Amino acid sequence: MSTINGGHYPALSHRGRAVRPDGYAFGGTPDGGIARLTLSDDDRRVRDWLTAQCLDLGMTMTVDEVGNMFALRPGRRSDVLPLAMGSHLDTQPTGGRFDGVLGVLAGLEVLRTLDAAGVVTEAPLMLVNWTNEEGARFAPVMLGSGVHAGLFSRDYANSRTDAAGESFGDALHRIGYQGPVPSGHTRFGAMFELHIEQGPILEAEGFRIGVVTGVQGLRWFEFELTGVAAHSGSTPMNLRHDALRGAAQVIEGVHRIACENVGAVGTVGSLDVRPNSRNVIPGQVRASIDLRHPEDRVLDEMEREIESLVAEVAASHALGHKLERISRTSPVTFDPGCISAISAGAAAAGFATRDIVSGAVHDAVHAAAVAPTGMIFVPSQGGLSHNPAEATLPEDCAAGAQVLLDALLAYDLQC
Ligand code: HGY
Ligand code: MN
Ligand code: MN
Repeated sequence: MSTINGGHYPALSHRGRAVRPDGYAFGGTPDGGIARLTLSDDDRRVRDWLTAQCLDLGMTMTVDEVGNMFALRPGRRSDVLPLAMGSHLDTQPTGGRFDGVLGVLAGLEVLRTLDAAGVVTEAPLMLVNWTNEEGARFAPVMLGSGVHAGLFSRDYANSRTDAAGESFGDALHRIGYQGPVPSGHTRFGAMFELHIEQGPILEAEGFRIGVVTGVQGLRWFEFELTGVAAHSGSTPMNLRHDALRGAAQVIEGVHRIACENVGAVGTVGSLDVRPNSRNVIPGQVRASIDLRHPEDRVLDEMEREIESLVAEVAASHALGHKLERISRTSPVTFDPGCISAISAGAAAAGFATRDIVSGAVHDAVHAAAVAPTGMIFVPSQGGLSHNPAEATLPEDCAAGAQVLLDALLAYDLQC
């Protein structure tokens, strides 16, 4: 059985120039994190780097119409669909060096290891980089894999705009990754995604490997409250229509609704105050709402409570209001065949495992709609993620890559 780089965390190199394993050269920040927003110049550079790595391995690279990248390694058989590994290379604006990156780089290390060992699998192998998993620059989250799975149209994706007003389509074209292949045309027979847990469970319980049985449901909303921008010094308190005061009550209400529904989480993560001037009463606020829970019926109930909350707050402050749901993914249960291949892979590599449901969403959610899919988790130190201090031990990264390799080989035997 091939081992990942002698069991040590793979120090990836590109034609002799060592590149830090996290692609740190592309958007690395002084605090040790990464700021590599989707479709930025740093995203283009890391995509170019990944393409060079894959071509160096004799693979072919296909890019689809929303920039999803699919590198292909031939297998003995050409009559079966490829077995895929993958994740995402875009990050949060103040992201960490492991979220998404680990899954792509570990896949690359698996391919290098097989290449070095001269192992040819029955099925072809595929390495995937999904566009805009984070949804940080262009909402919604998991946009590229969502187009691939038919959840969103290409035109919807291209129409999404960032805070500066640039469209997804223009940014994709500008970095040169608006590929010729229609989304969804590049198919795979199974997908395995290695990812950091982004939560505290594996570390707290002392497990190096998590077998992800599923992912909780997610709903994203945008709400807008419109009052009257007015002078902060000369407008009496009883004559104000302060949009930010209303938003403050919605923010507190989202927290309360999440706490009242056991197992739920709720967050207002972005807030746009206009005109955002010290001596003007805020006339308008736009903000996000992120709700998650393992059951759709609870999310339905929470969505009703959010609708009432926004309407009641607006009425009490005499504000205009809008509430729009911009994304909805139902809870997902992963494929039993992939789960057992991952468990077999972990056993082959000698790691105890713990079943776990993912709190974060992943491109595997959309991959699961089109092919048998499974995920492998490794611990996040302190359970921290979406933060420059995000960290996973090198030996845990190597363990995850080893299980990814062994799971793939176990699944390949079934071909
Ligand atoms: O939002 C999420 O769960 C993912 O990290 N983008
Ligand atoms: Mn991720
Ligand atoms: Mn993330």
